[in-house]
Amino acid sequence: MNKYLTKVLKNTKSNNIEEKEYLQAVEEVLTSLTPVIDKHPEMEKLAILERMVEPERTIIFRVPWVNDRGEIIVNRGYRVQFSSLIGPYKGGLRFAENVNLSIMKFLGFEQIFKNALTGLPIGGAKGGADFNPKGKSDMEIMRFCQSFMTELYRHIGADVDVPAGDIGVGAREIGFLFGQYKRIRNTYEGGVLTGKGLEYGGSQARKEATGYGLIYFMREMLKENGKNSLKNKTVTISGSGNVAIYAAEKALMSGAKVVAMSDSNGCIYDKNGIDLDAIKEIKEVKRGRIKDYLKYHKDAIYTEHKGQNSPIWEIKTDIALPCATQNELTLDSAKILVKNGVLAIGEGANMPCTKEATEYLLKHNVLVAPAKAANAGGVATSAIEMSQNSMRYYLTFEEVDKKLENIMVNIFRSCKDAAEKYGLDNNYVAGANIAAFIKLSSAMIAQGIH
Ligand code: NDP
Ligand code: 2IT
Repeated sequence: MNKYLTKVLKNTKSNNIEEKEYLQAVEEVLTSLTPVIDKHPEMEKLAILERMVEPERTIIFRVPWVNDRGEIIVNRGYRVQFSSLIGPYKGGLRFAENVNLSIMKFLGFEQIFKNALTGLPIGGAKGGADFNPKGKSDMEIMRFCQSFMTELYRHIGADVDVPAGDIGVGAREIGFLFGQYKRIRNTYEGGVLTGKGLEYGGSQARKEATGYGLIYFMREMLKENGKNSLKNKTVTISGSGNVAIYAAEKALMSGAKVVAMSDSNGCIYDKNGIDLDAIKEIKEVKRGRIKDYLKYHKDAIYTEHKGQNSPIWEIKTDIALPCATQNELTLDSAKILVKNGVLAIGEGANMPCTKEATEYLLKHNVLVAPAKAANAGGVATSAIEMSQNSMRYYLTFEEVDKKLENIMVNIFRSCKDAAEKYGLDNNYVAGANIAAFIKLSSAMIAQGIH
């Protein structure tokens, strides 16, 4: 790595000692920028990297709420407004027990690059709370969301910062958040949140967008590398939430056979192919556990998670799509996947492969579709939702889906062109980082020191 990059990485490490996920995300990006910085030594004088790794603003706040037993619970809320270089801050909200500042910052940092790749005018942010929605009643979720928004509202706005969903935040939560924002502001500002219900300003195909977009990207990547399409390929998908379900749906529509899915407790393997209607009923309607799949298909196999390595990656597959959470695919799992002849990995989740796993996969000629590029379809469609709200107009499902597909093809082209330009062959991980960085650094230079 060149001297400037080494210096910035060292300082970022010493300034953020405890933030291991954040440092992992920064290290991955900086490591891949060597050929760009070598070519542009003027970036050091302009402190481009120092400015890029420091969030513009970090907000941390108290979220008190009352549970169904009348007890007062206090959670911690976050919004990291990382970069407004190319548009209003934009990124999801995550409600999960393990949320902390490091996870918020890693997600916010990734979001800047991802949003730049979409080609749309959106900056980067992330937020959320260490609130575990599992087992909570609808009324508890509503009271939590109302309390969360009672602080967040003063920091957001359709031209300021536009949150959306992420883990633990779906249409139900966005509805409660939007209702509270509207009451406080006394204004119908549709574009302040995305992922809204279709009845009140949401976009067609936003629910499907991240998963569908991932598959559009995979199809393009496979085609480019002479691996044909997804037709007749075996696919395993971790998670069974928003991203996983719609990745599975589009994979099936593309002629693939999805044989395994999971949740945080375990994974199911169905050699006949996963019954996606059953998964949707269990997860979207009943908010149940993936183990319940056995009630629908007795001959499926359920394996509990034990330790760090998910059993889902031990299943022989052509394509593996980690769509659950960060660092869910370890070096040990990567070794098993390679041994079993995996062709390609598509990161539906944010940073699902550990650094060692990614390096191992690339070294063994496995195609890797990096999260920043491959899961950008969700936020891209959020930007399409924002523009519909501004126009006070709705596009049809087919119109949005077509735009999404074009965006994903263009993102793939950007990653490919950047990788090739810098002599990195089909390393799309580096290609994504470089393509986004070039756009962001140009915007930074154009806007002066700030
Ligand atoms: P959901 O809450 O809808 O689903 C999350 C899924 O992942 C669930 O099946 C959940 O299982 C599983 N999961 C969560 N945490 C863990 C864990 N620690 N270990 C194992 N499994 C886990 O979230 P999304 O589908 O929206 O998000 C999934 C990933 O995709 C995240 O990384 C998110 O940042 C990323 N992403 C989401 C986008 C979106 O538009 N929603 C856009 C781009 C990326 P369980 O129910 O048991 O917790
Ligand atoms: O990680 C992500 O890109 C998201 N959770 C979606 C963000 C958005 O604003 O739609």
